[in-house]
Amino acid sequence: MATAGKVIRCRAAVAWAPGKPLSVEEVEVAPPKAGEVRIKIVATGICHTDEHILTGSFPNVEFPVIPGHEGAGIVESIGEGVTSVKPGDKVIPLCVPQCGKCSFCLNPESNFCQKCHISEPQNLLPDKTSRFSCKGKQIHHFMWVSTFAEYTVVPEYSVAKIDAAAPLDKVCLFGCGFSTGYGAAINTAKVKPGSTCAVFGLGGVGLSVVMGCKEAGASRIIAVDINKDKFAKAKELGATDCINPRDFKKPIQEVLTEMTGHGVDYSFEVTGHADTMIAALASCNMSTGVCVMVGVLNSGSEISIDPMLLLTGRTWKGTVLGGWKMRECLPKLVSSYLEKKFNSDLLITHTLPFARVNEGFELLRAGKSIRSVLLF
Ligand code: PAD
Ligand code: ZN
Ligand code: ZN
Repeated sequence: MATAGKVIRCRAAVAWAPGKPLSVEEVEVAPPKAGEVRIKIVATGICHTDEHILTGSFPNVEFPVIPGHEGAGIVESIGEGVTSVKPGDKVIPLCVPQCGKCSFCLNPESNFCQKCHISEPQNLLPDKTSRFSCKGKQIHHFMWVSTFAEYTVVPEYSVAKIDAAAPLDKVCLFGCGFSTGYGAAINTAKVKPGSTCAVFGLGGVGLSVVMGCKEAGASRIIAVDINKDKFAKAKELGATDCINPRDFKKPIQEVLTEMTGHGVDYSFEVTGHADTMIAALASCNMSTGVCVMVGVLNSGSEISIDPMLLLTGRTWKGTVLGGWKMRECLPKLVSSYLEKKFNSDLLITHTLPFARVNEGFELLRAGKSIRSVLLF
């Protein structure tokens, strides 16, 4: 490409300080160094985790920063030594890398690469420098992806090459929301056919959990949300019952236990609130129930539980990106999408030009969108 080796000036949404709206700016994006890939981002979704960044409640983030982690694009140029992708390839940048070398990458049961942001900050690229600047200031990367930029630079092991036929404005959701929810049911909980499930929170991630439970053959999927406007979509995607905790006087865990006899087989927390985390745990069967924590609690917050909840046999676990080893699994997930095994397009309620990024966040906060996709 004509731009290879040159600094590219393009648009990006910069979060200058916590609690401020994003500012669409012209930024400079330096060429990729050895082992890095520069990607032209075509589409990016807005995930609730980006909201945590804007409010400064996600661990290890440094400002100013270019957020965004649910994107898809085309390789513009590659640094020295890069072999797995070439200019023109369609790719999804990965907010959980797969370095292939650490003990978790080598363990078939883990997808939590030790180069993940939660163990090692990813505000700068691995050589501890940034490829972004704006108005003479260095801008930080976010989780090595920063998809709220028209061009971004990521390490080679944070990129998955996908089928050239994939529509980027749709499969961008695979960078986080869809893969997380769908995988939480299939990989993390390993939902069994004929089982009962409860999903707390019906945003883009929670509805993807509903899809995963359905795909796994669950016979009852109880969708729980305080916003009843989410129920129609939940039913369309496979929920058998929809309940609003605000419609009941008793705690929702008691309602779910009564509905199912002894509690559900699998419960999923996908709101990021302390009280629903405890409710989700208490909603699953006290002996064999599995509760999966997907939601991100504000950084620094804590919850306390009665250990009796676990003593009787419940399993309480978390998931990052739905347990997928992203570099090897994402291309297969995209192929399944192309084969119409599931329809993640139903999660996209709004498509907006990139300049309207703040409006996309307003829609999310107001509970009016599931996923807004921004197009460059
Ligand atoms: P979203 O804001 O689109 O959806 C959250 C939903 O929860 C909304 O429908 C709310 O109405 C609902 N809700 C809020 N409070 C309650 C309550 N008390 N009871 C029931 N429902 C409630 O968010 P999202 O789907 O983009 O993300 C959901 C969470 O998952 C969020 O915390 C995000 O940070 C986290 C996440 N985790 C991972 C991971 O890898 N673990 C990946 C992506 C997102
Ligand atoms: Zn996300
Ligand atoms: Zn690794």
